[in-house]
Order: sequence, then structure tokens, then C-alpha cells
Amino acid sequence: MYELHIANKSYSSWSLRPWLLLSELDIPFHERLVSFASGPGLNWKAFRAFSPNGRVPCLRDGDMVVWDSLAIAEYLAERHPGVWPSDAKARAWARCAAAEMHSGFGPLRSHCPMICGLRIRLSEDLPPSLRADIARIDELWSEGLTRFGGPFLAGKAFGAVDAFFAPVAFRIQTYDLTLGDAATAYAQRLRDLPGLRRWYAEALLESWRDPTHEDEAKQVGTLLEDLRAPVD
Ligand SMILES: N[C@@H](CCC(=O)N[C@@H](CS)C(=O)NCC(=O)O)C(=O)O
Repeated sequence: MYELHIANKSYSSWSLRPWLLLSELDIPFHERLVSFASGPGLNWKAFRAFSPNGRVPCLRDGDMVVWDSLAIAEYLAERHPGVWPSDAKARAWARCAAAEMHSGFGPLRSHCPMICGLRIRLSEDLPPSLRADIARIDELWSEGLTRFGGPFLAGKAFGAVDAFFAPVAFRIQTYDLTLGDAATAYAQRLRDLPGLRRWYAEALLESWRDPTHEDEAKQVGTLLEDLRAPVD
């Protein structure tokens, strides 16, 4: 059976993507969660035990090791139906959108880190680059939902492109990001998926805190609520 190495569910947005894809497509796998560590170089040291680039996620399939979320999605696509849409145009669009997420949205990722259990009120004076990322998410999601008819980004079925944007659905909830009606409803649809509900519930139980991510989140606004289990 596949083994998927991931890190803390509160924080590890890259881990979430293949985890949700496997879960929603009902592909059996063993989850191997290794916590992030506090301290320079410690993650690399810990994750290097199973992942060539010292990062998560990393999939193991027998003696095959596949690292990086996008490569994992492609590896799974060669073995299982449903990872990408069967329609060629929808498939090309889904790959473009997932690739754009994979290589872009730096301001959104750094100013609004994924911390599932927090609720933060954003400051009024948001960096223009963050505003631009939010506007682009809105535009991209609305385009996919309109063009392929929903309820998922590239059509009727959930697939890799939706998994790639799942962490954004949590960020919308945490930072109360304002998007148009179609995009807002889509984010809720993602959060209602059984897999994403499970990830969220398990994230709230985690009691380890990453000081860097916690500081980043508090710099962008005011902490309203922390729904997580108390710190150890
Ligand atoms: N491009 C990689 C990014 C992987 C990545 O940066 N993962 C983070 C966790 S979400 C990590 O392992 N960080 C370890 C570190 O920063 O030391 C992917 O798509 O999988």
C-alpha cells in the first residue's frame, strides 16, 4: 500500500494536497505523520530519513519514492482514474491552474499561512501583492466553475486541481478573505468534503506550535479566536 509522509495538519499545506487527493479518490494509503521541528536545519534532518529533498509530502510505493506534491499527483494519475478530468480541455485547464498554484501565490502563502484553527481579522492596509493574489484566486476559480459547469473547478468531479486549492479554502476561513459568491461557495464546498473535514478535525487536536507561522499570521491582522487544543 502507498505510504504518504506528511507533517502537522495545522500547518502543512503541501502535505494536505496529495493527502486529500488520495482520501477523496478512495485510494488506500498509510499516513506517516512526522512533526515539524523548531530549530534551523532540524526539519531537513528529520525529513531526509524518508524524503530526498528533506521536505514533505513524499509518497512511497514499494521501492519507488516520489517527492513533491505535483509529481505525486502525476504519479497517481498514471495509476488511478479521476486525478485529472477525462475531457482534454478541462484537463489542460486543470493542469494549468494546479501548476499556477504550485509555482505561484507566494504573497498569499507567506502573509496568510495555513493555520487551520485560527480566526484572524485582517488589517485594512493589506500589501498590494496579497490583494492581487486574492483577486487572482477569485478570477481563476470563477473561470473554472463557469467554464466547466461546477460544482468542482474543472467540472463535475473532484480532482487534483481541487486538492491543490484546498489549503486556500482554509485560508479563506481563517482570514475571512473576501471573494465573489461563486468562489466563496466553492471554498465552503471544499471544506465540506469528508476528507477536508477529517483533516481539519485532526488539525485542531494538534498541540504543537510553529513560532514562525504563528508570528506570520499575527502580523497580517488581529487574532480573534484559537480553536486548537491547548499547547502541550
Ligand atoms: N514544492 C514542494 C513544497 C514542499 C514543502 O515546502 N513542504 C514544506 C512543508 S508544507 C516542508 O517540507 N518544509 C520543511 C522545511 O521548511 O524545512 C511540494 O509541492 O511538495
